[in-house]
Formats: sequence, structure tokens, C-alpha cells
Amino acid sequence: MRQFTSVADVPDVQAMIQEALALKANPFAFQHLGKNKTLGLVFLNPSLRTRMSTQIAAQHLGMQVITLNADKDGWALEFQDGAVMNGATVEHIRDAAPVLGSYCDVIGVRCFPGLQHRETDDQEHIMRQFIRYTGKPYVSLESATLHPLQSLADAITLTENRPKHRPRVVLSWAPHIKPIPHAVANSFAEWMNRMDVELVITHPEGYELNPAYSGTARVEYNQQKALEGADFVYVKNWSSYRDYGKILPQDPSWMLTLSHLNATNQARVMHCLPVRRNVELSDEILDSPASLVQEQARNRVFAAQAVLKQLLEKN
Ligand code: SN0
Repeated sequence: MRQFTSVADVPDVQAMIQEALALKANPFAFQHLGKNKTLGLVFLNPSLRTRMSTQIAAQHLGMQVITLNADKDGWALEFQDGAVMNGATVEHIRDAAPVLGSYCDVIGVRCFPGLQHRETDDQEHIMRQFIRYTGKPYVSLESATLHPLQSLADAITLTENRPKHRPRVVLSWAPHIKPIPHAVANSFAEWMNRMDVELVITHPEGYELNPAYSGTARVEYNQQKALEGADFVYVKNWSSYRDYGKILPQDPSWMLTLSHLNATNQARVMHCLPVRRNVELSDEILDSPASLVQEQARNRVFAAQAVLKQLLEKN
């Protein structure tokens, strides 16, 4: 594995989950692997879990870590080829990325979508240039369309809490106050489509995800119907993909509360965090034993560690 940008980069999903669980049981077993290696983490957007869990994962493997908050501390980057740079941007990615590549052995970048131009976001214009011009093994810290470190942590959490039968997993859209990327939802869907689960996606009409990621998952517009028999409910907001980046008129009753869980199979509730309490999910769920959100966050460390381990071993 040279890069980790999508489930498609992973040679064996089950093996990676098992590797993460083994690292969770024995986090310091591969301290030698990252000796004299540097991980460069570049953030063009805010982060709490990704930043800290990836750094801790790298430390477990004996790596050094440098973080650049490129949105605040770096020069404003230009990504357009042929740009006449007489405006706000100071440094072109063609110049900045090779420098990062010469300093670091592995590069991770967080680059959210602009949510203005669908094609630009779908083409992962920013991530592709980082990969190309750094020339180093690459781990996505959430790109315009996907968040694979989150999805791997979700897959680990599902595996640890899996019932004996093939679980029914429901991805349930939630209300929000601002336009939110599709990355977490897209990525969760594409990972679940690679696991032995039944995936149902529920959202109001107009919030259909890009079928390139949702695949053949059943879409059910009636949330209560979708929740029937659910073993896991993954709550997440995303903006419209069809009416790109827009918030459509929304019904606050899509917020998941304890009463929504009545028809489920005593479902466990998941969310990637940060969560807007009492908008996406009620306090009573987040503070109840049904919630898996802290387990998901903890598993971010071992997801990142399994990925970094493979990048170090194979490059
Ligand atoms: C990001 C997202 O892609 O959904 C990061 C999740 C890991 N979340 C947000 O942008 C939430 C922002 C907010 O104001 O609630």
C-alpha cells in the first residue's frame, strides 16, 4: 500500500481490521518500525481527533511527527495550474509540496471540499496535487469526498460490538445548521459495502449520496421504517449532493432521540464527532450506554496505527 485515500487502496479490509485490533492489544510492539522516520501532517481545515490520534499512532510506532496548520500558519497555497499569482495566494503547491516531500517520509493532508463546484471536489484536485508533488507515501486525513481513517475506526468498532447474526447497519441523515461535506457518509458507505453487513441509508429526498460510494445499499426515505431491526445506527449530516452543497428545507424530527430507537434491535448509536448536541443527536442518547462515539474516537488511534504500519512496511 503506497497511499491510503479510500477503501480501494486497502488490499485486505478484514486483515487491516485484525491488524488494528492486534495493535490495540499491544500498541508498542513495533516501536522500531518508525525509528528515524518523520510524519508530516498538513491541515487545511480544523481537527481534534484526526490530529491527535494520528500523532499518537505515529508515536506508538516510534516516528517523529511535525504538524503544519496550513490554513493558519502556512503561506496561502495556490492550486491552479498556470495561475498568475498577483492576488491572495503566496506559494504554489508545485513548489511547496516537493519541500514537504524532502523533509518527511510519510505525508498526511486534510483538505475539505469547497462545496461550491461538484466536479472540482469529486476530482480531488487538492489531494491529487499533494500526492503527485510530494512523491511520498500518503495518508488522507479527510479529503473532499472521503474520510477513510474514520471509516476504518468505524469498521473496527462495529467488529468489536458485532452481534452473532449479520448486522443491519443504518446510516441515518441528521439535521444541521450549515452545509457539511459528504466525506464521512460516502466513506462509511463504501467501507460497509465491503463488510459482511446489511447497509440501509435513510435521508429525506434530495440528499442522495454519490452512487459511486453508496453503491447498491438500499435507500429508504422513511426513517422509522429504515430503523426497524437496526443493530447499529450511524448518525451523520451531509449537504445535498444533487443540489450541490446546499441545505434543503429540513425537518428537525430527523434528529435521533431515544424514542427513535424503539423499533430497533437495541441498536448501538455511532457518530464520528464533532456532534451538534440536540440538533443531530439528543443528549439522552449521547450520554446513554447505547452510544459508541467514545469507542469510535478511541479506535481512531489504532486505525491510524494500522495504516502507518503498512505504509512504513511496504515503502
Ligand atoms: C466535518 C465533516 O466532514 O463532517 C469533520 C468530521 C470529522 N465536520 C464538520 O465540518 C462539522 C462542523 C460543524 O460546524 O459542526
